[in-house]
Amino acid sequence: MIRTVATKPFPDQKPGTSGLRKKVPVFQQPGYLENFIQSIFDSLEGFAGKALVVGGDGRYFNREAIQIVAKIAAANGFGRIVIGKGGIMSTPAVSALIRHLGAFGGIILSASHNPGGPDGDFGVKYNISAGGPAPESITEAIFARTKQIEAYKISDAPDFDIDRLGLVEIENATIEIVDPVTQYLELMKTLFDFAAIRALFASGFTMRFDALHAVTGPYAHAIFENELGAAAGSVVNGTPLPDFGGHHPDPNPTYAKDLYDLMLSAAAPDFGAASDGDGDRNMILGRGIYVTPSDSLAILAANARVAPGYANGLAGVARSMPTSAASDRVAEKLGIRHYETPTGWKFFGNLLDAGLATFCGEESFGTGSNHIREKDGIWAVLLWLSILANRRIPAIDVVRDHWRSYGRNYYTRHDYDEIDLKAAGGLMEALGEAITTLPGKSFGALKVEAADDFEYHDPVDGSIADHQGIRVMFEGGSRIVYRLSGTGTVGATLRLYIERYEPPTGDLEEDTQATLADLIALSRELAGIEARTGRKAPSVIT
Ligand code: VG1
Ligand code: CO
Repeated sequence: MIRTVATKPFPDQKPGTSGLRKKVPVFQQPGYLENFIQSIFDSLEGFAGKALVVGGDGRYFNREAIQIVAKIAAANGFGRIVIGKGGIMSTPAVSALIRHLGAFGGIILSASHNPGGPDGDFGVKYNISAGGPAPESITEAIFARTKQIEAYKISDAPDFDIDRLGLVEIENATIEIVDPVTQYLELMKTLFDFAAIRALFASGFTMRFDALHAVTGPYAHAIFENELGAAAGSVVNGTPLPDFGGHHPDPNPTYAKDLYDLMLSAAAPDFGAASDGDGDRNMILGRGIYVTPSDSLAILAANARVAPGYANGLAGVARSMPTSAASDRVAEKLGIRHYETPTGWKFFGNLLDAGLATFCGEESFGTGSNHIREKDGIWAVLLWLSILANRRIPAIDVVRDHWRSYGRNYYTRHDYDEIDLKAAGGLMEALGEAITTLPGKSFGALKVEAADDFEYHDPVDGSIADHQGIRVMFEGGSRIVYRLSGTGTVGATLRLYIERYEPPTGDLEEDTQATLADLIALSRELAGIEARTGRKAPSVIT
C-alpha cells in the first residue's frame, strides 16, 4: 500500500556544490531524507513508469537510505528501480548506467570525499537523464520545494534484500538488484585497449591502487587485478566499509598518505593511484612523483589518442576556474577549444552534451570525459595506464616531458577547514570589495593585472552563474583564487588556489611550496586570514 505521510519542512535542505550533505544524525531525523527525496520527485515531471538508478558509496546509513529511496520512488510512480548489489554503485557507474538504460535519472547516496560513520557525513545527489548532476535550475527548484513540502508518499512494503541479484516487485515498480561493476566494465572496454594494458602488466609493471575502503574496491579488483592482470594485492583497502576505516576517503597527499609516502620511497611500485568515497576522484602518482590533478588533466589531454576511445582526438578541454591553466596550453597547441567553468561537475554537462568538450577536469582530483557525465576515478587510472603501456617510459618521465614541451604550472591549494561561518563571510566580502582597488597595485615583484569575482556565462544555454570565486591575476600569469567550499558540513571551509607559470626553458624542478612562497604569503595577507580566522596555517595542502 502507498501511504501519504504528513511532514514539516526542514529549512536547511539547500544542495551545495554536489548535492545535499549533512551529518548522519541530521539525515536520520524522521522525515529528513524522505522530505528531500519527495522534493526531488515533486520538482520533476514525466517519470511515471520510467527507470531510476540508485547507487551509494556504502557509507553508514546507505543501506537504510536505499530502502527509503526505493519505496518513495515506487510510491511516486517510477516503473523500474535499478540498484547496485549491497547498495553499492560508484558515481561514475551510476552515470554510465543511467545513460545505458535510457533511465529517467538517478539518485546517488554519497557525501563523496567527506568522512563517514555514525558521526560522519551523508549525502544525496540527483542526476538527470543525460547522466550528470542536476543543473542549478533543478537544484534550486528542489530547494524551493523542501521549504513548502507537506507530505511524502511511501510504499509500506517490507524491506527487500539488497544483497541478492534479481527482481522484487513493490507497488507497480520492479526493483532490480544488479552487479554494480558489469556495465561499467563493458563501457571501459570500449574506450581502452585492455590487451595493451594487460601486456604492460605482463612485462612486470607494478602498481598500487588504494580504494581507501570506499566504493572503488570492487571495481578495482575486477578491472586491475582480474581483467588486466595486475598482481593480486595491487589493490589495497578494497573492501567498502561504512566508516571507511575511520579515515577521510579523500585521495590526496594528506588523506592517502600511506600511498603517497610509498610512491616517494625506494620501495615504490611503478604506478600508484587512489580514489574517493564515491569513485569519481583520482590521485595519480608515479615512482618518485606526485602528479597534480591539473597537470594530470593536461597530460591526459595531450596523450589522449593512445586510447581507442579518443583515437580521433578531442573536441575540446574544459576545466573548472580554480584548476591550473596547464590544460589550456595543451588545447591551444592542439588547436581545440578550451573552457573555464565554475567549480562542480554540473557545469560541464552542457559542454559535453553539445560536443564542445571531450575531456573535463577539476583541481580537486576530478577528471573525466564525454563517456559519462561525471568525473571518473577508474577511467583516469585506465587512461594513465594506456599512456604508460603505449610509451613504455616511467610516469615521472611522462610528466617531465610534458613540462619540457608546455612549461609547468606550479600549483597548490590551501584549505582552511571548519572556520567560523561569519569570519569566512566577512573575509569573502572584503575581498569582493578589494577587487576594484587591487588592479595596478604592486606587492614586491608581483603586480596585479586584474581582479574579479568569477562569473560564468554558459555558452550552450546562456545561463549565468555568478559569485563563483575571487580571482587575483598578476602580470606574467600568476594567480590567486579564493572561494568557500560548498560541500563541507561544519562551519566554513576557505579554499585558496595558487598558481605560477614557468616556461619550458625555465626551472622545472623546483619545490612547489618553496617556489610559490611569495604568492602564498601574499594570499594570506590580502585576505587577512590570520586576523579574521585566527588560523596561522592551512589544515590541508594539496
Ligand atoms: C569540492 C571540489 C569540487 C568538486 C566537489 C564535489 O567542492 O572543490 O571541485 O566538484 O567537491 O566533488 P567544494 O565546493 O567543497 O570546493 V566530490 O568527489 O566530493 O562529489
Ligand atoms: Co566524489
